[in-house]
Amino acid sequence: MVALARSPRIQPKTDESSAFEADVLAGLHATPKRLPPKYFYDGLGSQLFERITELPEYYPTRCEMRILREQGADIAKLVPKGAALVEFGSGSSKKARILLRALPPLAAYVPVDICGEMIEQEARELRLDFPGLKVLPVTADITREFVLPQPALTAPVRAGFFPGSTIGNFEPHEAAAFLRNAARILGAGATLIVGADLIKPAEVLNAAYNDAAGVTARFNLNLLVRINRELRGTFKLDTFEHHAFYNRERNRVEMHLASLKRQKVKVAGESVDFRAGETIHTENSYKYSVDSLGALARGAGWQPAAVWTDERGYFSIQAFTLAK
Ligand code: AVJ
Repeated sequence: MVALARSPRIQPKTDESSAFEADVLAGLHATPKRLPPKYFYDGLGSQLFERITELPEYYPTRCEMRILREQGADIAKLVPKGAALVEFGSGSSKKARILLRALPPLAAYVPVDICGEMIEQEARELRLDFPGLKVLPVTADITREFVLPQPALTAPVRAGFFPGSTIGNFEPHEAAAFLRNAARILGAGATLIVGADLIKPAEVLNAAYNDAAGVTARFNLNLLVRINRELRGTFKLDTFEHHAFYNRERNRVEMHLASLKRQKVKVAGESVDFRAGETIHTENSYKYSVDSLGALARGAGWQPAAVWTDERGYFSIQAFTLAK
């Protein structure tokens, strides 16, 4: 063990890196091939995503920020004074900042994210900008169970915040499981505020995921860069192409990486064959109607309480409550 750990070629595996390896190998050996979208967000991937949110074609972030700014006071009415606010997949907490400005004094703000470094850094900045607010970051995978810090547990009530349409990256059954898990974590009397992208004309959706500047293509291909770096992958980037399209039957935008030729690629010592044109399905971004998300939430124990949308009806912020 000691000799192995000291060998420069053999990296000791953390839980996180071995989960990445296991998920990537399982996905590349599956038919059709797929990779979980949560692995887009390494350092460069997170930066590329930030750039996506500023693209002219990518409307969701601007729409959601605008709804938060314009309706923040109204949304805040659903969160009582002394509540703890738990954000699922908080990233840069940019949207929480808008909400926090509208909210009454809270017991704590608990940003939960898989990227520990990012939320610890953001927590330090938030403490400077919101003196008096207890910022208690939790590093966790929001699809798994996690424990809230004590001040959030002892607060009289908890509110969840899940912006960014991240719920759209789950399969509908996973979204339902997430909503049930959130209900369990937040408990009786809780409120959940969810940002969800709405069903809209295919042209608008296709443009949003095929930007002219090619940033979304780089974001998608970065997954292969990450596999090459972290799992000794041999993907040649110029032999794969970004594909994104709206699948009307299933109300989702699909992203794929298509192999331009027949080829063999190695990952973590294992060999993976590609046919010419074969794709790796890297993301689904489900689009909901107010009613379809409402039905999903009801099935998970939540009561629809309020909805806010932009004037074009592109994006929604939906609030749900749990009985006391
Ligand atoms: C992380 C859900 C906001 O599905 O729109 C952006 C990620 N993928 N462009 C989405 C993404 C391609 C995104 N969300």
